Amino acid sequence: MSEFPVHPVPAEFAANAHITREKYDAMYQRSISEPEAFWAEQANEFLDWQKPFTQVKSFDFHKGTAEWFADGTLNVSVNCIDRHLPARADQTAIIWEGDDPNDDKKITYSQLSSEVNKLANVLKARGVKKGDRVCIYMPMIVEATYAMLACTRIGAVHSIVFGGFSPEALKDRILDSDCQTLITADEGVRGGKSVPLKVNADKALASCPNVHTCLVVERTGGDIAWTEGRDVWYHEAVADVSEQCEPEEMAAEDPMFILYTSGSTGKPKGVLHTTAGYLLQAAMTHKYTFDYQEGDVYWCTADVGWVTGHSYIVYGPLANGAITLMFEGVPTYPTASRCWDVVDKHQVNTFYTAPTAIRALMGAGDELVTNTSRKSLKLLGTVGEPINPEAWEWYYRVVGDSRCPIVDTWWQTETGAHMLTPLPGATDLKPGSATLPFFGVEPVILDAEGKEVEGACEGSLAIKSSWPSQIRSVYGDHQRCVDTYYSTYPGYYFTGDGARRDEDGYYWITGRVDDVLNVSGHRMGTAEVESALVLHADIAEAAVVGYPHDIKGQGIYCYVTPMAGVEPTDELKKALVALCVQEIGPIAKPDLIQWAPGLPKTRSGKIMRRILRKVAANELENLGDTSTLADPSVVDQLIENRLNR
Ligand code: 6R9
Repeated sequence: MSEFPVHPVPAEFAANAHITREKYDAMYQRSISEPEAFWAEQANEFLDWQKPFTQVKSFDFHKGTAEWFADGTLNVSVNCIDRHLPARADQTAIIWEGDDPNDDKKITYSQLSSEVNKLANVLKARGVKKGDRVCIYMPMIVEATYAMLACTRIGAVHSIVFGGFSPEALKDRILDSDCQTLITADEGVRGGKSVPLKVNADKALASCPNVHTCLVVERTGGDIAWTEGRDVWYHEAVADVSEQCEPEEMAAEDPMFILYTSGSTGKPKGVLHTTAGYLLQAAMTHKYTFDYQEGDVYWCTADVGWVTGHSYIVYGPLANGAITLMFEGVPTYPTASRCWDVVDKHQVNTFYTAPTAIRALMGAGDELVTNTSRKSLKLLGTVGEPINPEAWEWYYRVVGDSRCPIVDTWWQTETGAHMLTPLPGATDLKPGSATLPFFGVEPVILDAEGKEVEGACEGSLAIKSSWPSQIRSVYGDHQRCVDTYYSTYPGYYFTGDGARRDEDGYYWITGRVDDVLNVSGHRMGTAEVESALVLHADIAEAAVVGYPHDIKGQGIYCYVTPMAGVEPTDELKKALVALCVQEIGPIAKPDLIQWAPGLPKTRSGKIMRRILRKVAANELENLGDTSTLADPSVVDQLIENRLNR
């Protein structure tokens, strides 16, 4: 670490920051020693309640249950819109930047209010009630935000499916949570190309008989098919409905949204979040992690299809009455200076993105950055995967002109909001470290026996007690929630990540310790890719591992065993790639496929992925113990085939 020095908090930053070092220490201390009082204060400061709560928290990590502010009531859309109207009706809520650099618009809080209320009325008129699930499959357009907030207004539970997912993946998610309404667009636009959302939706809906309504936003005017009765144009539906819709009074623990995410086994799980705790921690972290100040223009480049888009494009910023920038396009279109052009155009103060984007832009050369001003920037952030210190230093020096602190935020779909993160006015930065816990978060490092280790150490990262925005369940399968998160280390929430803690108490995430890949910051279960590969009639077996990839962080490496007598050809490889894209989506495209006449298995038939990972990473000297393999000669064959792949 010595080659990457510590970056102390800039004095000018600390002078105006919400949270200084002293304040962090005192508040963190109190959040742990008097959690009830601490969280009660925060919940009253950050949220407007319809009926105040008297209970703060209760949880049982053996049963995987948690409740926060359980007897209070509130409405998310009121907190994100209505309460801001007296002071901010004409203030911009959303700056939308289109894929085309000439395309942008600003939506004020008052416009947001009328659009959300109208859509809420449309949903109601189509029979959507409190507790019903609504699937959102949208490009990055403002209507996606309206759709989310309209659901919260009437108490419907949204389930957003990333627009890059395939019809097959969309269908699985719609069916799993029995969504009966879908909101989509005719087409999306990304990097100058159109994305056939309605075509995909039609394919998915062919197997979803319960979907009675498909609301379609006209984004491009492209040619699409139409199912009378089910399909409804968004612009026609909202044309003559009231701009007022009474908000549904929600209990703090009423479900708010479901978001599917990959685990080490089986199909993706529907992570369930509830109302008050989620909104509180999203708002609080947005304010403190990004040191959000009145009037700041804040830009998170995520897609609303991921949790980062939920918490840090929509709910956190809007709960705080902030100005949030929503970007339809990609960082490299029309050129790799797009992000910095947008920063200058909209005078962005905070820029929050993924390490994979930083590495890709770093590869495009410094000039594309240094040709732009970026004077408006005050703070930079990263999320989604570990950032290598080299990329961190480049981001700091070239993008931030060595002026802007970088917040490396560690969290998960399941945690709902930041868990380990610097607070820029309080925390000295170490490149590559997510630094210290947020208020109320109690991380621990466990050894192989599940015992807490003190001081500087490395092991599995777990969380010792409940936090407000934590996962409440896996939709429709609470046992799966318990099995996945609470059974590995009884009494703890297990993150699936490994971490190191240094002598200053700083955390360094070392990556997943389970069979989950992180490809360009997107989570994917190796099992999902394997299931797609073996759907091919010529394939007997497949094993998928991650391997180090310069830009994506991890690439997808597939070992595939063809059926006896099948010729392993390049055509077959192409068909397998296409199959993964079809079943999951372009993000699941294999980077490398290697033919494997046999896979390394233990005598009980378990694939030894450790060996497959080493071969993929070309760490051949150190394969570890292979004596428990049923047939150790398989390994030599794998190494030989690696050279010919
Ligand atoms: C927010 C989000 C969660 C997994 C997580 C970890 C990795 C996220 C990170 C990070 C190192 C960071 N991860 N942030 N690793 N440093 N700052 O990404 O949610 O899609 O559920 O992924 O991503 O492995 O367990 P999600």
